[in-house]
Amino acid sequence: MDLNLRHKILNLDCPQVMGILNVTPDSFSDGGCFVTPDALQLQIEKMLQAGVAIIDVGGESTRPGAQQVGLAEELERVVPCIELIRRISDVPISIDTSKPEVMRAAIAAGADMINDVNALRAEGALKAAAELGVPVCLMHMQGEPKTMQQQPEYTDVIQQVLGFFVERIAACEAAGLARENIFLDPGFGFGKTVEHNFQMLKKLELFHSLGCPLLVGISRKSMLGAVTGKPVEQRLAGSLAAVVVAALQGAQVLRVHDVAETIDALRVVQATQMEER
Ligand code: 9MG
Repeated sequence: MDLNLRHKILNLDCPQVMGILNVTPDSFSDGGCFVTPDALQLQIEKMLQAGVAIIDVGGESTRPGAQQVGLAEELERVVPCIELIRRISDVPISIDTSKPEVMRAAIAAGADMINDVNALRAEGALKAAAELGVPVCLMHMQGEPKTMQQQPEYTDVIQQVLGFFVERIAACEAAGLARENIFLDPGFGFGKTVEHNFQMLKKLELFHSLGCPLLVGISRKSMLGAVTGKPVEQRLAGSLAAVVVAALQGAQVLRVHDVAETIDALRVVQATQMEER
């Protein structure tokens, strides 16, 4: 399966790594790390050297309790960053936003796809995505970032997330988005308890039933801290284990902070899956 991005074709038959680039002062794990131009460029070059397949640029933190960012500020954070990446590389860029104006400005600046934790539910977002004609990632979230971890409740988390995807895919198709341009993401940590998150990870392959590629963001998340007892800066081993569990169930794109280490882990997964072995 190939994904046609504006600057490259991505082969989804083997798992691909999406590197996280938060140009925010308050993201949960790397907030404030890449706000100076030098630090930003260094991080971009590090990801490129490691062989990142997509860089996901975000200007508004989505961690639980995060404050919302105004449109002007989000644009000021992400547009120069996308322009900087485009000056030095043709690597595919994804824009992590829920705002239609940011989607349009980011794609005009050189981004190739939209990653929306709100699954294009904001006013004007579906229309913008359809007009831009780029691939989109629809993520499931119960509630909103400010309050989503207060009391997440499901009778069956997998069936309810699947039901949400069915509704959002139908809305996308009705707005004119092509189904082959839709990624699904169950949204680890977005309005879910540790138990819900591990139920989804254990049965991740069920999310393939809708025929769309899966994007998984699990890197350094608190569900890993809950089982390892480690703080966010010591969750690399837990993150790699989780990525391997996801890749073994066919997840096509893994959204991570630690690009080089994740690529190594995925190479080991792929080597065990080669047909001649
Ligand atoms: C922006 N962002 C933060 N966590 C994420 C996740 O798990 N998936 C996606 N698609 N985006 C995320």
